[in-house]
Amino acid sequence: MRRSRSRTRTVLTALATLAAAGGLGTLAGTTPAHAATVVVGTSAELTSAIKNATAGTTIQIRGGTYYPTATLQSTANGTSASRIQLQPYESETVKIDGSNLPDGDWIFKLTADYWTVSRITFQNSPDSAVVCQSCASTVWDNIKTINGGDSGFTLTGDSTTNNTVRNIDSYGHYDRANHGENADGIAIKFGSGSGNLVTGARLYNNSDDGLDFWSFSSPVTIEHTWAMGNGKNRWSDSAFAGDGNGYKLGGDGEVVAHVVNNSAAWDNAGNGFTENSNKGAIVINRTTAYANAKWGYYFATGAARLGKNLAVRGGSGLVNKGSSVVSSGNNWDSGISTPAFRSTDATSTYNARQSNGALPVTTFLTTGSTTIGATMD
Ligand SMILES: [Ca+2]
Ligand SMILES: [Ca+2]
Repeated sequence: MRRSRSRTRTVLTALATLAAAGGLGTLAGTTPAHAATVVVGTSAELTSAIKNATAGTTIQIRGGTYYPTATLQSTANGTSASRIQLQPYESETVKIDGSNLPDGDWIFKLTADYWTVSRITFQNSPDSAVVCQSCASTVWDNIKTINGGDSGFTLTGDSTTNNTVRNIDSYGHYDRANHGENADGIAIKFGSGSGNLVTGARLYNNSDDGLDFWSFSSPVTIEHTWAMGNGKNRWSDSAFAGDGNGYKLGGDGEVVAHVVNNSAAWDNAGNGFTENSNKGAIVINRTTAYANAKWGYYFATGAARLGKNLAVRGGSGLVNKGSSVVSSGNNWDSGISTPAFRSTDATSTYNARQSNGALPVTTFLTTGSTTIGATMD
């Protein structure tokens, strides 16, 4: 076990004030049975705290880099009133590094409901970094998944409902064994369940797609998200097989009306936005596709609703839309002009996030238009 912090801490357990608060205890059924805050400072303590968490547990991790030797995991549910929380101690910086995991292992796996995971970096996983299987009502707030051996963040399985992924950075993922065919920034694949939201994501430089909804049969909503630089062979792989779509919105025969609002895709090796054979009424509004190697928008076979989108410099073209697509107010529609970008220098899009976790301020691909394209915030 390696750690940047030298001192060892024992697990500190304290009953949360909520449990002791006068009055609450008199309300039958509302007192959390195990409300507690656990502060951890070693990988062993972290592993144990996650394994033993119950509704109402808050796990606070001291600053440093942790190298677990087995997947951190839990099947314990929180409740709406007593969530299970995993977060750094105060404002400290916490990285969980998969370098000491066996080949094929994930860093963190939940099969659980009502967890909130905040401000933690999951890096160098041998396989997927974070996987939430059949999770409900989880919140992922300002986490980072970086440089793993498969997709960075995954929601999968049936009964995947009402999960929120807010302000994630997911980049640098590459599945070497498959020559980059599978590693996406966010994968919401092989499952079902309503109410799932991705907002404020940056998904970039992954070997396969920025975001992939392969074989997920319920609508997912995406907003305020950027996908860029995916699908490029950054690993000198002579048999490289990454696809490089910014937003891959279907696959495997599912017909599902995903929703994408106010998001952007640029400099991807594939299409900016694609139905990927999903014939559902996918809704895409106020998005921008810029300088993707294939189509800005590829919706050749389905019934997408494309409104007020802005496409510039698609390698194959701006839009490929079939006869069932409803297209209105986009810059490829007749009578709609193409506003000028204030900037095409993407440097600032990689800056640190704002203090509230939002995407960095940029003029890149902004136009000032109130009627077309992403606002880039
Ligand atoms: Ca692929
Ligand atoms: Ca993919």
